[in-house]
Amino acid sequence: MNVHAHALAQGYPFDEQTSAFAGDVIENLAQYPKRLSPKYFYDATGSALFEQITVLPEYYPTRTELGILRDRGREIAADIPKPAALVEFGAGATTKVRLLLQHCEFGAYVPVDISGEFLSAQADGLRKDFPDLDVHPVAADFTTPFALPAEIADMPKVGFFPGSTLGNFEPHEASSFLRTAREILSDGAQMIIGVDLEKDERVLYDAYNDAAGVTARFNLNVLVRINRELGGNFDLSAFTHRSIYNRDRHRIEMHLISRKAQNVRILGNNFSFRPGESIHTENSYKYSFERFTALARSSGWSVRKSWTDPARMFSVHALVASD
Ligand code: AVI
Repeated sequence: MNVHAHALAQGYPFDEQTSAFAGDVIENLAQYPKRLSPKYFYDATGSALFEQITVLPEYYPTRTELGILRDRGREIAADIPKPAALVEFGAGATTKVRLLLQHCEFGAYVPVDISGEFLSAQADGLRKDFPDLDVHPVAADFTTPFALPAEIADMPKVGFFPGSTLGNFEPHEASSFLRTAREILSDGAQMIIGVDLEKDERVLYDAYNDAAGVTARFNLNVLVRINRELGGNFDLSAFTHRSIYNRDRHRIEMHLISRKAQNVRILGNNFSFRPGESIHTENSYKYSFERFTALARSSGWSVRKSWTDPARMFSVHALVASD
């Protein structure tokens, strides 16, 4: 029986998104090593926990990137043609985009996100504070090609991808995202992108193993979500959060470790765990300037200028589409 039929038989009538979630979970937990995609962290609870992570003392990326945008915003804006259309890939809190909008006169702002509801709330807030700005939200998966609104057809385009979300993509996915963005934004485009940098391993370790345990709750929440949305029976107390830095692959890895031998049932499927066995839930790649420049270059962009904070923790780059 497929997952959808099984869900119906158990009284879980799935919509399209939940069916896709179920299919991914069942396929990925059947593999060895077991894994889950980080895109499933972000239900309402996961998104709220992520907002809490961004203000933790150990989690430096958000405040460091905000500092760069605040301190260097004028310089970042200087080489942007006016009026351009600013296209944000993935729409989170508006704090970062507001810093760009304050420093640079954009003709239009196009936030792109899969969640249409979230987008319209965000758009309303910005329209109020920037009454001269045309806001055209697009509800789409920004990792695959989508059409830009006709209203910005004649304006130069500037992409915006802050937060080092690029780091959560595998290197081949990061390259394909940059290529897709280049195609969508078209010739002559620019892109402002935030990228987390390689650094002291202790700093990285602490950022993903915070003392207050918020990252642990964020990681474990994906199991809560499977229990709630797919009728799984994960015992949360039988899994431990662990983040490690994989030096060879330049990435933080997040895992959920089984504390004992156990079986978990999800939609009629049985998954057995050995003591100490991991579910690999996220990678967060850290780049050097050289490796990021090479990635951009091989993906249709060249780095025009880069900015960093005094401690060289985080970087913001202005890319231009190469011919
Ligand atoms: C969203 N992303 C850039 C975060 C990161 O740092 O990789 C997600 C995160 N995972 C644990 N803490 C934060």
